[in-house]
Amino acid sequence: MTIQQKEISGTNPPTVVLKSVCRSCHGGCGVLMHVQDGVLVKVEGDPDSPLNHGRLCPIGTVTTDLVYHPDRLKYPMRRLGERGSGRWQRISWDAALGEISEKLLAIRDKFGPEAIALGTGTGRHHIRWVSRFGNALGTPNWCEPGFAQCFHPRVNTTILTFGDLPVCDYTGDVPPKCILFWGHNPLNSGPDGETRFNVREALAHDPDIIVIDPRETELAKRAKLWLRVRPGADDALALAMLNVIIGERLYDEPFVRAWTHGFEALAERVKPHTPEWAEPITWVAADKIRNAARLFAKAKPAMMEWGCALEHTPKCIQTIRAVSMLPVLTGNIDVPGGWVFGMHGLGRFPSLIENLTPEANAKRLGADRFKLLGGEGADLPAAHIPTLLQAMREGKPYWVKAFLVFGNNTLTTYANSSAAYEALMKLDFIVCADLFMTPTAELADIVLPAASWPEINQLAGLPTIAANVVLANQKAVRTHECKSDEEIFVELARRMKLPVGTESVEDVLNAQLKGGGLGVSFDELKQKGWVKVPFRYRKYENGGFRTPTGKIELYSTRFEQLGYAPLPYYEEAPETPISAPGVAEDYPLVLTTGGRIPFFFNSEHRQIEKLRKACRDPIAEIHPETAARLGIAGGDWMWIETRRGRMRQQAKLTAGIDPRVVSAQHGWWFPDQPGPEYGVWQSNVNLLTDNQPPYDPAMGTYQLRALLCRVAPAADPQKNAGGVA
Ligand SMILES: Nc1nc2c(c(=O)[nH]1)N[C@H]1C(S)=C(S)[C@@H](COP(=O)(O)OP(=O)(O)OC[C@H]3O[C@@H](n4cnc5c(=O)[nH]c(N)nc54)[C@H](O)[C@@H]3O)O[C@H]1N2
Ligand SMILES: Nc1nc2c(c(=O)[nH]1)N[C@H]1C(S)=C(S)[C@@H](COP(=O)(O)OP(=O)(O)OC[C@H]3O[C@@H](n4cnc5c(=O)[nH]c(N)nc54)[C@H](O)[C@@H]3O)O[C@H]1N2
Ligand code: SF4
Ligand SMILES: [Mo]
Repeated sequence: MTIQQKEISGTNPPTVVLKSVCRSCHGGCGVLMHVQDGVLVKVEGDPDSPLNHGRLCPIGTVTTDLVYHPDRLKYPMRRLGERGSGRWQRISWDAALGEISEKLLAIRDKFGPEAIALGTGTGRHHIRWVSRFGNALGTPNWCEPGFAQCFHPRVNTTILTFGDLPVCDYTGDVPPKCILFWGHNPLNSGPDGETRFNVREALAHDPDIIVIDPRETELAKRAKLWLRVRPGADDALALAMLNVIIGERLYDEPFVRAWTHGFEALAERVKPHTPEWAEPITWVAADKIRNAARLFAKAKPAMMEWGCALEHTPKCIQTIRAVSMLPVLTGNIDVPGGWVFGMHGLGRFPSLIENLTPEANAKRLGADRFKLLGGEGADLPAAHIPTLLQAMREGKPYWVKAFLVFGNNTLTTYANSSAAYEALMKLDFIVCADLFMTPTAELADIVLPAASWPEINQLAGLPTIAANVVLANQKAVRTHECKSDEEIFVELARRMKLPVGTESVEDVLNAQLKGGGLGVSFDELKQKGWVKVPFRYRKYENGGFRTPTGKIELYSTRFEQLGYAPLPYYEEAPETPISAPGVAEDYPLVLTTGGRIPFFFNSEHRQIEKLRKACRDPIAEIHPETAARLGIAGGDWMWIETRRGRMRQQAKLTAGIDPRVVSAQHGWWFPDQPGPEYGVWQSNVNLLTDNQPPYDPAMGTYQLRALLCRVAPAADPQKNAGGVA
């Protein structure tokens, strides 16, 4: 039965149930929102949704706590006093928009539109609206900490070499016989738009599981093979697995012959990369590498779930290239239960990129060097964050004077938080739109109260990019004076009298739906909740792959043309025991960061007591032997220190991690501690990460994982705030 927008009779006041889609993570769980008298009283999973079949994760479950949290930003505010004074004055929307418009126009006149940068966060409902507003304003400088570091390296690489982004086939009729989880823990994180529930359903069919992860996750415990890789050594591991598949002729010969380009060159490239070669680099036994390659190659169909762990070192693109070839060589492309291309049910978003002149485009910071991030190799070109911070700090290659942050807590999620802070402090003008006051918003001149997902109208196409299911995110309620980010952009564009970007939000949504050819308007989609696009497999048989050779390019002609290596290769990350043995003498442990937990989304949700109950304090995993040697017991606070800085988290002892590795959580600040800092310098893992070169040559990726660190006992920060160990 489909519950549509309807009234439940007998409740007083009457309850209206609206279909929508949860947007608290990249996933798109279908939801039913119960509204009584203008109040969102309950949000439950939609039993009909193909993405979650009625279930919600811990974050989705507390949606009403989020919407009605007393700490929500309620109205626009102007800062009083110095940047970071922590003193704020309520102002009207009219005053806020007027002031922002005036300041931006003045900066644009004096320094050029490129002096205004825009920032946002990962995969939010309004992400494309941020670049759209930038394009309308004439600035190419918008950025997102996930662009060079997360998902888009996979998107841009596969678009160039496969013609499209492959995703796992969960909504078809054939379950996979094998799933390879590589640097990805989707039971906690939810893959990019396929939900964790789809993964669980596939696991219920008992496929062979291979996990490549430095930590013993729930999946690793269930796996037939768990390869406890050294953080950052994934490229060596992938090359060795390719060596086995090619050397033992385990590949799908007809598919490889008919549909790939450059097989001979790849075979030649991987020849020296035997499992024995890889063993000392990866810390995985040669036999285990061989067995993993054999298992993956022989099971049909097989799929690969890959994650951002592959994208958190400066050798990200070539690692992705190597890893992406496993499902190709084994013939698991666009087949039921394999790695499939999407139906793209959501039309092209009107990005207004045509409003940017070629000269303006050429000014995008970092685009000249990192063409897969900001230039012609990018699907959605974005600015390079370290280059942008340099422009804010030093005016090189030109000054960036204003930063409009729509949904990012810069001080917690950019690498090297101290460098990010220093750059923000140099700016003339900062605007921050967020759901809550954050340590970053405290640095703004004006803060704007953004509406949360149950308060907005928007479209979602899931999985992300593939858009096999198109869903309406519909507005159920509105709190205080909040506005959606989309509405703010439209109002600002009108206020600033920009030539484009002034249509209403609904007009844009309808135009996008029209482009997708589903034959529904936004109002109709709200009634239905979602539409599943009829699926076809082996789409390449009709016209080939959308690459220059019409084949999947193992040897990439596009990479070659752009000046990047056409074949994957091994390269050590800049700060590892192998590449920097001198540093390792002082910092002997390998640090990885950011492994997701189900209770928080990046730096969010620390205000929500039901979630904090499940994870009160920041936790870092360490091996019991290492901890004992350092005099650290389970639950103790410990300093974790790199060449950039130190911070403290609580020790969780686990034998499931290599004694040479430490894994720390990311995103920590403490809304319960006093502002304006809210403890952001206490347990913030990005005090340890690096935003300095080298960067990935094609994507500009910096270093969030596979760093060298040392660990020492620390005092409880609550008992000894700001003190030393
Ligand atoms: N609940 C929740 N969901 C989220 C998020 C969240 O914060 N909370 N964040 C969202 C975002 S922005 C993203 S990008 C995705 C990320 O989701 P995932 O891609 O699943 O990323 P992580 O959980 O950070 O890391 C995945 C696994 O990689 C392992 N790992 C660490 N270093 C390495 C390494 O060098 N090599 C290999 N092979 N493995 C390594 C970690 O131990 C971890 O188990 O999740 C999204 N969903
Ligand atoms: N060390 C380390 N650093 C990492 C990672 C890691 O694994 N390790 N992961 C990286 C990755 S993969 C990513 S994608 C980034 C994520 O970085 P971001 O996605 O930028 O995440 P946050 O910094 O948490 O910023 C999100 C902010 O948006 C606000 N917000 C939520 N919804 C809305 C909305 O609808 N409108 C507005 N205006 N605001 C909203 C939240 O309250 C929060 O303050 O972090 C990266 N940083
Ligand atoms: S998995 Fe994501 S979309 Fe689903 S309920 Fe949780 S936060 Fe919402
Ligand atoms: Mo991400």
